[in-house]
Amino acid sequence: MKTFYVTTPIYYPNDVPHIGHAYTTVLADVLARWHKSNGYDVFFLTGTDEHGLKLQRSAEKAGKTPKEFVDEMVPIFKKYWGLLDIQYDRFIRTTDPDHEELVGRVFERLHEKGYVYKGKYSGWYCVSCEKFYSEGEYVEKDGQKLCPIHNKPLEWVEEETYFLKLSAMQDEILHLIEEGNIIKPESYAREVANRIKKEGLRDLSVARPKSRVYWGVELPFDKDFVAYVWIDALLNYLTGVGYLRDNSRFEKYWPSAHHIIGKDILWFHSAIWFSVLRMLGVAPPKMLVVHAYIVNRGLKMGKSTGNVVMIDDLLERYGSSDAVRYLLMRLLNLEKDVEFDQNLLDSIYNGELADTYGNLVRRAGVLALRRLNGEVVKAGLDESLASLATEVISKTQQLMGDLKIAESLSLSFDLLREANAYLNRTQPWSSEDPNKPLYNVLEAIRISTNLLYPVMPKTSEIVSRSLGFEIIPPPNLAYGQTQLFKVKDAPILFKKV
Ligand code: ME8
Repeated sequence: MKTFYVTTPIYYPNDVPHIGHAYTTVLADVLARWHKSNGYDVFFLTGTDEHGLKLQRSAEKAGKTPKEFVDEMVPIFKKYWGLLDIQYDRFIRTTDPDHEELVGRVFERLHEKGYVYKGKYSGWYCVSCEKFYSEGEYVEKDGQKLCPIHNKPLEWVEEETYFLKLSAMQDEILHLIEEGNIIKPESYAREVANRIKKEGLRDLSVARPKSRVYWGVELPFDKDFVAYVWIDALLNYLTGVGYLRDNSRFEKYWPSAHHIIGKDILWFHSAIWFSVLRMLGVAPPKMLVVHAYIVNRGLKMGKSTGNVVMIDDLLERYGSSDAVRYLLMRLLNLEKDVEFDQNLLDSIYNGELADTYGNLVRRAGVLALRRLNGEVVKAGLDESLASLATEVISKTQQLMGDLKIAESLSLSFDLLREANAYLNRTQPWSSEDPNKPLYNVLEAIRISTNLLYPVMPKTSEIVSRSLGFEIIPPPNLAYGQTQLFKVKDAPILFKKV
């Protein structure tokens, strides 16, 4: 059986997730569901990144131990993913015992292989990013050095550390990034390659002295240090599929690994992560899918910028997880930042979900019940709907395979709009023989509903139950294959805002 291993970043549980986190997580869930319905054996991993100075400080501020603090935050993440119908297979926490053990073992290996060496480090650190910034990267303002992302003062750090010999990997990793066809869209691969060419791949400080950061995984070869939170975090992708623990599981899933991330963490997930994997003798992931930001008033949506839209806000406004999932995927753009615009979302919601999809389902249901007692049998196919549907099915397969989710959604809606126009033309409410037009409208609804399933699973279930058809795998989907619709109900799917 073909496998599909998909991951989201593991988020920092220092705060509750917002719609930026939902953007990535819904995308991963849609890909997981799509592959599942296409017959893949899917493993979907998400979770939380719980160690490091940022968490340590958030906990201190809240008057809690880091463990108490993260233990309280994790259920909140799970609650939101539940509310958005995210069907993950494991929620990994970097404090999980199997993960902490793996981090220790990996550091041991890297140390034994000579990739980790002791040294002294000094530099400007951003606690919110959990990373050092070098000259040229930070912003200088009023004599202060600020993080270019968080706009907060950087902290001067001077301490003993362990370095990871990334410099030894430079040529191989550059080649991999340029030729490996791993990073999608390709513009991001070029960005990383250019940075490596410009700056080189420098050795990375991968440990913090316990005297400063106590909240982390102890290095097995030096108990005075903890692992740098980013290396700890990246390794979750290996823990999740049983690396060094369950070889057959690891070999089954790892070759199909798809990491879904925002562009903020591209460097870590490419230059650094590919290097670590290479040092361990593990193949790179199959694909790194990078998306751009949701911005609000021109700035990346984020807690520290103070411009976040909460998941609750959207759930309340649009009334269902499916509507929120749809809107996020409808906006999805891997290459360009998208501005959060409530008016635009309202008009997409009203125009597409309520007026086009919801209204068609409602009208078709009512007509089938009133005019045909809910039994619509196979009758002559409308040629133009049939050919459009056939095209929509095959193009959707192709687009989903190319990660063009927003484009594929618009195809299903082309079919729904055509079916609406056809319904208005054929007027089954007054025609002598309402069966043929209703059959074709229901068939078009069925095809679209099937194709929309990964994005709107609950709606698909409601529609399929109400109109009396089954959700089937997309490869088996064909216009005209229904013999009988047993319509039971004419649901109102989306109430206008
Ligand atoms: O970086 N637009 O965690 P994090 C789009 N723990 N996506 C957004 C977004 C926005 N405005 N805001 C957040 C970390 N995201 C590390 C990851 S992985 C080994 C460790 C999404 O909580 C996007 O996926 O800061 C981004 O990459 C991620 O949240 C950052 O989450």
